[in-house]
Amino acid sequence: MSSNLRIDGGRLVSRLTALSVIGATPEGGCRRLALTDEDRQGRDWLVAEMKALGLDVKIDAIGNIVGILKGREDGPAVIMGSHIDTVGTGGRFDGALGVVAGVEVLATLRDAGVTPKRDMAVIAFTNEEGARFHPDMLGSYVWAGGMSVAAAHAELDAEGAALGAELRRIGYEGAEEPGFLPAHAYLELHIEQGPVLENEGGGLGAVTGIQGICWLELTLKGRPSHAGTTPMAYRKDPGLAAARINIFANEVTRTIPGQLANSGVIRVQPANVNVVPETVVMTLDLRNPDDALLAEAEAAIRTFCAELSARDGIEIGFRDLARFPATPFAEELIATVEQSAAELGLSARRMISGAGHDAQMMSRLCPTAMVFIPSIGGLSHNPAEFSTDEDMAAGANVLLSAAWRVANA
Ligand code: HGY
Ligand code: MN
Ligand code: MN
Repeated sequence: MSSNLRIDGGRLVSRLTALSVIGATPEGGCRRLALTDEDRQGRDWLVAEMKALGLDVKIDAIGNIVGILKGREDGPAVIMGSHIDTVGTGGRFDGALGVVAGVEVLATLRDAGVTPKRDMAVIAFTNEEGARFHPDMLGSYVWAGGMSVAAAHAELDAEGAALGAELRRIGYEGAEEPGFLPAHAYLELHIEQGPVLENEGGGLGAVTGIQGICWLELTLKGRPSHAGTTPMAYRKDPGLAAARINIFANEVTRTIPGQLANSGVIRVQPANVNVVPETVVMTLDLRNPDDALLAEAEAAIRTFCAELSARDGIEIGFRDLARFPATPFAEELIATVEQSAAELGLSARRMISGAGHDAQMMSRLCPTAMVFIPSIGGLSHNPAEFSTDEDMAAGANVLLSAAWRVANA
């Protein structure tokens, strides 16, 4: 490719803006939980954009949306991608940027009338966030062969709705087999979602890998009783137990290097002001760049729970919601990202990703790397999530340059 090809920054921003209108929240963010009507609207919009570009659009059995630009030669494709589903308090950029930037890259090549040697594609993966169905990165996990379509379709959301039924309800249970498009390489542009780049004077991130993730669901069973007549020593209070577990998990982050812990869901039943709870369902999101330390943290929490259960008479059950090891990216592709940034006069520093991404799954199939742009205020999973038009265009140009280079190597 003549190295002076650049994406159309205005078109990139207008597509991101058009997508962010779908599921827009009053706070200025987006709420497109996987397989909801808002997600369907976003999917319909994306399919229309891809078709208008003349891409070959295919949907697979888990709802992944694939737009393909045919190359001169048959064979594995260079794939770009991310997701358009969001968390409940989502912003406009998380996931959406990587998908619209992939579309923009292919639009730029089409406008320039250039055809890559290899097929190039952009994929919007289903349920990357894991906010409604578990695990997260589910669409790319199935694509990479980590989970069967049947098992994924059987996943239930908190209201008991099955993923497969929801996929059919919104009309996105496609005919293609997940993973039908062999991958030569995978590149993902994403917002950093943390404060590192911004605090280091901006610039881009050449992502070296993703930390390990362990999501647990704990079900604590006590004994419902009257909050006014039951002496404290007679109570079997799962609400108190859940609080203690949350505090212990936080203490573990102070003793184990790099350890993170979050309890994002705490559902109390019967949730009456004057009833000592019967049941509490809580989640723990545990992460660490080092798998051995992550396992140590999880073991410490499980031991704490066993001791608490025996002492206080609270039954505690565990269920895995997600468990993915720390994932290093391909050195040669990281170097390609750095080379592309340098040729564009952009700085790119190496860094690990704190967030999970579809790239964590695609790295099981092919050489994989990511490009980060700064998140203003380090905020994400928050309506105030923000990145500048300039950084978005810079990131998309690095994506264009790196993807084109790999597609023609
Ligand atoms: O949870 C994550 O790291 C990602 O946002 N799914
Ligand atoms: Mn994301
Ligand atoms: Mn996210």
